[in-house]
Amino acid sequence: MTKAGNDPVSVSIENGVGLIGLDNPPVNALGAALRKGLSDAVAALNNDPAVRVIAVYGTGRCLSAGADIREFGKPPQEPRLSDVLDQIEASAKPVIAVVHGTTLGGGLELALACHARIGLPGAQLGLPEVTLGILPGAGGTQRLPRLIGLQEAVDIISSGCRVGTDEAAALGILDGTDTRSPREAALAAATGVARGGMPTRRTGQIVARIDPELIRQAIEKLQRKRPALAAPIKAVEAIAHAEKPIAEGLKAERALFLELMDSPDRQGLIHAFDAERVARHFPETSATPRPVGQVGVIGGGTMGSGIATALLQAGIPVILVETAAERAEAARAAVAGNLDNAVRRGKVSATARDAQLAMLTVTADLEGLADVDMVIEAVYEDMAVKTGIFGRLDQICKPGAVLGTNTSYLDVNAIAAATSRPQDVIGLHFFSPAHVMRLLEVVVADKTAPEVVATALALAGRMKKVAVRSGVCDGFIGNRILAHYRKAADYMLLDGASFQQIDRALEDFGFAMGPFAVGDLAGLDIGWATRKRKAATRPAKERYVAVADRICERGWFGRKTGRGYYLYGDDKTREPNPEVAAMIEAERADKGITPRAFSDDEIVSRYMTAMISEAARVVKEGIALRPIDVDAVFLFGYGFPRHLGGPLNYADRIGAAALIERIETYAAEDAYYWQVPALLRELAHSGRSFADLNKE
Ligand code: TC6
Repeated sequence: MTKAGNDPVSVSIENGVGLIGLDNPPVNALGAALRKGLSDAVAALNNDPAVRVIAVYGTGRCLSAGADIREFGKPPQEPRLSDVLDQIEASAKPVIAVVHGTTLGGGLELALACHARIGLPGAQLGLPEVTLGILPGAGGTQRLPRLIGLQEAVDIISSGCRVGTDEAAALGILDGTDTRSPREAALAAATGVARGGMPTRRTGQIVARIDPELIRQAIEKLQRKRPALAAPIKAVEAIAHAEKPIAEGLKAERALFLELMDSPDRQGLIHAFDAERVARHFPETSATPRPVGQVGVIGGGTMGSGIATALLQAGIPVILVETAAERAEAARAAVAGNLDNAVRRGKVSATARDAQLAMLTVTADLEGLADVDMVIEAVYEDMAVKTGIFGRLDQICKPGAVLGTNTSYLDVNAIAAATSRPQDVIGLHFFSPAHVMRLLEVVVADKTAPEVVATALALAGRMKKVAVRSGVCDGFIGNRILAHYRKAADYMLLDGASFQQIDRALEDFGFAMGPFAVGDLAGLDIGWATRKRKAATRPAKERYVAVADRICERGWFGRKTGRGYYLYGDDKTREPNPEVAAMIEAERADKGITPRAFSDDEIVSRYMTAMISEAARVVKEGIALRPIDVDAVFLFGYGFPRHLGGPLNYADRIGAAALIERIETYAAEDAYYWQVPALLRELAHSGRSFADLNKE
């Protein structure tokens, strides 16, 4: 075997087979050195008379997870991946690929350019480029439809979805499967080819049939999406060229790929991708996490049963504590229902579900948590109730157990102070439904020990959550910012915009749902309880909009009661609730407000400026470590449009100076609410951006 030091490619020859092992940990990303090594290896093995067939596999966990994302945004380096793949397809000696682990993007395009593909169990194949604002530009749009047909290629490429080994084999992406190690499978397949037992072909020579009507319909469907992003549309346009000779098709693909390179969507999507990975770099990362075997969850409501579900799905045994035996059984039923849904959606097998449910114990006795390694309390948001529980946990739990609270607003320092071990107490703020939403705010209190933070981070990793570190403040990163910008929506409502217009304008901007529809979905009673809690401390200068209180006083809490801002039918359609319009008019009359018209642009501008303002304060106060942490919170917990990359990434597009100008304009009507955050002034003054702060 030849491989020097950090060489990302190893080459060996065995029984006439030239074996190329991609060796660029952790995921064999196709960086410049690997591309060059691969190209050189293919050339050398072609020239070696001892070699009859070549096979490529990955050392480590996968064939390749695709292009090296660290090269994104930098000047391209030779050799280009597409040139290396064209060289492989043109190779005089057949090249076989072994597909294993997560083989994505350029990694799958490499396999498609080979002359046959063998899959290993558990492989995940996909072309996720459109989710990064680009298209599979190394032949993916030309070779996949040739291999598997037009409709299937359009579906896979325009969605960026992944398919497993069996599906890939059924579709025709894979020519066979093997259960041996990647290297053994490579050797076996190549030997099979050398003996004439396994056919090979050049993908580029297969003729694809393109149905223009199917292409037209696919593009129309993508254009109807809100937001309608350019990348999936251009990817389908590229596929339409797949009936041409491969060289022409690749040229067309390249031209469309280049059109996407400078798009703001691409920048935002790559920032969103980075946010997920950067956020988990906490200062406490170097501390040693405590081992977590079994976790106790207190409270079996929506939140508690969701958290228990998420833990079980991560293979972690759970003891769930409720206040009475029948409530504990109801919680078990809720968890079972969540796990059943996952089976229904094809996420897990019924056998796996049964094994997960078998790891759940429910009890009405808090003493049952004596031996757990971690507790996550998820009871009603009431400080007295929570401190009472933590006082008891202090008595019950073994030394070293991590004591987590899922509070979404309350002071974690105060909760920690109810115990004699504040170093073990931490906030673990999950988002509902906890087994679906990816965000986990890890709230680090004044006395939380670094290894407790590291334990939370490790748990988040096992649960595949996006962990973001937050300091202690009312609402932490997300809910604190939400509480601020949500008011901007209410002010616009009172000043003349309708809730339907506000929701629609923000949905057109890219949010999955507008703020009033979200309120209805979450339950209007939740915000009502918070407003009542804060009523006594509300500053006199703050404008207050009471429409939501009036709605709640009627017993209308949104979807769960069939009525809120909207009326909900059985089919989940929404119609504006006409009685809400009357409530708004009454409040306007009461306060002497003459309604005025708002454009959709103004609605978006005010809403986003308010969000960015509070986000800037959260960063300045050190509640969030970096601007990108705020972006991660909003992308993974609040349905922020991914192509905009998060509120502070979006803020850089507007620029600090322009944001200050907006705030000063709005301040003319409400100088208390619209105040320029100090950080925005600093950025405007120094000419820096939030992106610059991320690098510091
Ligand atoms: C493409 O190929 C386009 C081609 C067109 C050519 C013209 N590059 O996520 P994890 C790092 S588009 C460099 O924690 P997992 C990652 O940063 C690209 N590094 O692990 C992390 O490092 P850290 C298409 C990468 O098991 C470490 O690996 N490809 C890359 O939860 C572990 O990652 C994609 O979009 C990369 N491509 O998930 C794939 N990928 O520990 C993106 C990962 O220092 N990657 N790293 O922070 C993924 O989806 C996942 O990482 C995964 C592994 C499924 C491969």
